[in-house]
Amino acid sequence: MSAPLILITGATSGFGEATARRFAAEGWRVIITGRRKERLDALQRELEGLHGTMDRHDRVHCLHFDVRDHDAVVHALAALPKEWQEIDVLVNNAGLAAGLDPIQDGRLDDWERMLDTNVKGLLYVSRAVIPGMIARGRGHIINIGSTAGKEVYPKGNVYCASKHAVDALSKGMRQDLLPHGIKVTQICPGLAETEFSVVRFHGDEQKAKAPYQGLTPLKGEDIANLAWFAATLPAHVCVNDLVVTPTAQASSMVVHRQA
Ligand code: NDP
Ligand code: 8X3
Repeated sequence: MSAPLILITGATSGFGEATARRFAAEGWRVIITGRRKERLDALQRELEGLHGTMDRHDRVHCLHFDVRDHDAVVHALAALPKEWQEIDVLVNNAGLAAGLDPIQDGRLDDWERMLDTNVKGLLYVSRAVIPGMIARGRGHIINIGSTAGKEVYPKGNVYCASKHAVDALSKGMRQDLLPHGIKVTQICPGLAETEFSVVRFHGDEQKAKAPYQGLTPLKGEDIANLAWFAATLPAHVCVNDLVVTPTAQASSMVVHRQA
């Protein structure tokens, strides 16, 4: 029997990259996806090296697409070689925040990027993967939500709306996929230092540092550990929802910072 197979969207950075490393280190086969092909190629080389030379080319598969492009998503998944089609775990992780502005100043392009990626992209990938899981009568979908999907904070407006949608979709998926033996888990992180903040502030490194000042934020490995925990529980156990923050954070607005 071959090793279990996980597909992770947004594996070129942050949570997705750490999750790929974690599962590959545990002997799983991983499909890594994202837009930055050179990063996917480098990660593939690194992960293939983990287990020596035996079967190294059967360990990691790269799919290079933008989750907002429905045709690209459908084509990439339909074109998977047969041995890469039976996906056991799908991690819907690709996503972003763009901007932190009051609603009246929001940029249309930021809103569209967030809604198209965080909501529609998650739906496109899920819609392409779920039929195979149903046919096999098993599978696990892990959606990366956010504390921003549990509460709304000032200027978070559209990002929070997109993550509230992920919260609703996680519940809806769990209900609809229940008869098919498919687990659905949502992981909702708080402040985590990845490339997230640099993307949110359109590349402004100084502004991007501010949310993490005076506290120890979560890091990619913390979320990878939770995904590993959720994915390796017995068949009859499904973690529905994991909300996880740095110890110094009680909610989006209640954060204890050292001077
Ligand atoms: P990063 O910016 O480090 O990683 C984001 C990943 O998403 C990258 O691999 C990026 O790949 C991918 N991605 C973004 N847009 C697209 C797209 N259109 N098509 C395909 N892939 C895309 O951020 P994080 O690791 O922090 O974020 C991962 C998820 O976690 C997101 O959904 C985010 O909202 C969520 N989150 C983050 C928190 C944080 O504080 N960091 C807290 C709570 C949730 P590429 O650019 O190569 O396409
Ligand atoms: C990311 C966490 O607080 O920046 O989802 O919205 S926050």
